[in-house]
Amino acid sequence: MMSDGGGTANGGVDASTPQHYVTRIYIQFLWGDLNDNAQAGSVDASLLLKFDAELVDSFPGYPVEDYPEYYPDPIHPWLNFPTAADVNNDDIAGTLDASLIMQQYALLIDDFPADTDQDQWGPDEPLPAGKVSMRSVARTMSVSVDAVGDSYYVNFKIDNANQLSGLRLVLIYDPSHVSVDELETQWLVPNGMIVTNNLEPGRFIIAGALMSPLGDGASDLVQVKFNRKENVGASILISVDQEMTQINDGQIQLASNSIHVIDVSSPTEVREWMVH
Ligand SMILES: [Ca+2]
Ligand SMILES: [Ca+2]
Ligand SMILES: [Ca+2]
Repeated sequence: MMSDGGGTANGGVDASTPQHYVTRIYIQFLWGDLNDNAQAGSVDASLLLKFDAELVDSFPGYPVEDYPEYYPDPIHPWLNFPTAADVNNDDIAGTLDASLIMQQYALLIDDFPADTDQDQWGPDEPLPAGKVSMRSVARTMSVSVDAVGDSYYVNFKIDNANQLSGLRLVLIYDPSHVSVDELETQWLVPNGMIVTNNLEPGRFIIAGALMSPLGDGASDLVQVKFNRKENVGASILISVDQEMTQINDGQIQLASNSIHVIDVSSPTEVREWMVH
């Protein structure tokens, strides 16, 4: 097990010299193994999605008490993560990494992009220039809402799903107005995995990862059904948290970080954002 090497690496240093730093000797880690069971697999992919959906704030193989430097922000611990989680080396522990771990587990790929010497172990040298960043084509994601009786169907669509393999969608709603009923992801379930978080009243997080990326063409992404509560008037607000909502861990970005309000009094209205 990895250990703190503090003090053991100072051979040759005069013992009287003050040491104003804490050192940890980083031994090798297995890329993508977040529960410390010596393999990267579906449990690790599931942990990543739970981490991305803010259901867990650390990984069993890297507990906070042993690795405080990985989680320096207790308010937003999911902004930081052990290097082993970032198997595509884009500085995010997210849905793309979960997708890659599932792909390797299913023997669709041999190695992770971050594992540049292809020995399954890290740390590795940074990827050569030009290998990490692949610019996404311009495309548009839209969200619409349809009212049917006392139910509201919020639909996420994208006009070009090419290379889409991970997403996190975050909806904000007034829990005194509506409740989340069900989620439909016909394209996602057979080909990947999904984690939802409705623990905090008024916020619904969906994190999903695909085994293989989607192809060219328009695609429905997710439909969330809300039910209106009894004795609630017309002023019902459901909105998208654009700062938290990401496609491919932000490689396909929403244009701004403002929160768009879905006005259910005019259900035909469609909100569109340019993404790039
Ligand atoms: Ca594991
Ligand atoms: Ca990553
Ligand atoms: Ca390696």
